[in-house]
Amino acid sequence: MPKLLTDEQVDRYHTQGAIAPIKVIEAEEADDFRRKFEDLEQEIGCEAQSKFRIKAHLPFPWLTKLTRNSKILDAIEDLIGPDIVVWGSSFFTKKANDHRFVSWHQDSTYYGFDPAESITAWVAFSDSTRETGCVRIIPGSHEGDAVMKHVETFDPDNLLARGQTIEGVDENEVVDLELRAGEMSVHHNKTVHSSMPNPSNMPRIGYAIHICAPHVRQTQFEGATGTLVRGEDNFGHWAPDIEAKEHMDPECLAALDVAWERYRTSMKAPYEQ
Ligand SMILES: O=C(O)CCC(=O)C(=O)O
Repeated sequence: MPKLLTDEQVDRYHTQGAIAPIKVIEAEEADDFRRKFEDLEQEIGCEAQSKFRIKAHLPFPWLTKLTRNSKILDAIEDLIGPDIVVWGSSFFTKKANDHRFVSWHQDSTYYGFDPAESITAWVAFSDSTRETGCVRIIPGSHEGDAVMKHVETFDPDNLLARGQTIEGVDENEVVDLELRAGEMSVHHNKTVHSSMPNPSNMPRIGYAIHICAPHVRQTQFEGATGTLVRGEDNFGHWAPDIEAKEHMDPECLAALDVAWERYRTSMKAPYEQ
């Protein structure tokens, strides 16, 4: 018996490579996350998504707590089993009237995981709809290769670090993962996905938690870190991340820089190496 999802949702994840929507936090709590996020951007004077990369939760107790949210973890447990490692997280945000987009890509091509089995829990802090540029997927694309050819455009309007793009995607089958604030979608790291600009007057604020089971290991560099948030780790591939004791914890900020540098410099698709 699944803990949170229905049998139909579990089947859908396995056949389509994604599910949405899944309600994980109440609307008022989502508003609170949105306020904290907006306060943070006010405080740092720039976009959080360009400053806190790959392990965005590390310096913030409130975000670290969200990575342990029991509803999120129940849904993930229904899909990958009881042993769960949070190895990263990223903001994906578009302002109101924002022409930036995310090109068609596959997360697994760049992760370097063996096996290529990571899952993203994408939590909406504001409504993420067709109008605001929600995530969209090609259903069933996770059944293909873990490494698909991406062209690296480094387009400044692309929210991806390298502007990595799968060309020639057939968009006939696209499914939009529409969410209200407080809901999440999940996608498999092989699922081909993207998102369009946000021409609306509302910001679209998303927070993606990167998760795997402990038997999955990082092959592109030594010293990968991740936190066991549920169950047991019988493999030892992930040294625990340090936890924030305070807002903008300096030790965590330093660890975040080290982690991003490792990912940034090793983030090459295997066909380029
Ligand atoms: O939020 C978006 O528009 C894209 C998200 C994404 O690429 C991801 O979560 O892997």
